Amino acid sequence: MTLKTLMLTTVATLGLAAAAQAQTVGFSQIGSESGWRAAETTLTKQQAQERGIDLKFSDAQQKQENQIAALRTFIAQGVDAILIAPVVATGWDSILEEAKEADIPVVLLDRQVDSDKELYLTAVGSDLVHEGEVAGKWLAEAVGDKSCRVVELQGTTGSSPAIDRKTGFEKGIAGHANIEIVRSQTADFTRSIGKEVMESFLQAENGGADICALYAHNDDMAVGAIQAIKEAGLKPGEDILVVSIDAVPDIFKAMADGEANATVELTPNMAGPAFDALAAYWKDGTVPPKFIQTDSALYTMSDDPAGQYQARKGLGY
Ligand code: GZL
Repeated sequence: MTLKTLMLTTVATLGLAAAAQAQTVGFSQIGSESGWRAAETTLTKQQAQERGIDLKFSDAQQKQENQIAALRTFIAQGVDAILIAPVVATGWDSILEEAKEADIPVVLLDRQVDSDKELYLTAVGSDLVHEGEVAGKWLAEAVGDKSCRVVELQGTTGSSPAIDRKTGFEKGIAGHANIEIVRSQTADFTRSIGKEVMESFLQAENGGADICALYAHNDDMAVGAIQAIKEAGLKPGEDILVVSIDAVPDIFKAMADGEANATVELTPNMAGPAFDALAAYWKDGTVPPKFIQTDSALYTMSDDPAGQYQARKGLGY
């Protein structure tokens, strides 16, 4: 065998070996209901590419049945792991048991499920109750002893963020009898429904004159509501305080314009810690903790919102 043939054979063998190492991961994403969700998708694809992971992406269009079907397909394809952002918290036991029987590790991203923790490898996400509590405590601080009637835009019904962020906010305002949630309704984490529901709140609350603050479970619903408040002739951020969660670029733009007051950050990079945990698990069976928690920092109008907007726009949102 000539040297050239030997070298070509070696390169080909190493190439095949490298390809054999490339892991295949199925990712069942909820959809694209918010700017934050779009960023999570972008960053997950980037992280997979950087790590040489073959990512099979499925957009469930907000439907649990589509996520379950996607997971069944991934299992049939024999992927090396599954990522899923579960649209709601219940109804996953059976499909997770199928993945476990196929010995395919499942990692939850950004939302939790009510299933037995032994049915998934780990969950990467924030402390959703804490996020709501941070928002509630900020409002309590902002209004002092002033009477404050609050309207609340909830996330997707039955999702862990909608359940836990409501619980957390109520913890945050507990002990402040001057603050009362007077209306609360889901707007499904979207801008358009956030605007619609806020319009109904304004109409029901004396044109908005009786509303002191809006608490939205995500920034996108807050941005939609801000539009409704302005169209009602009121000043968001002044006549009606606005506090929400995610820290997407557009909420900082609203803050810079004086139209929003506070947001609690949620990193869209859940895939980084997820792929790190999977790499260790694939390498030598290292079992990660059941919950890998991401941070929840509070940002207000005094935290250079214009600078935050510039720093974040284009990061996949
Ligand atoms: C929270 C995440 C939520 C975001 C929304 O962990 O699931 O879903 O806050 C997104 O923007 O729709």
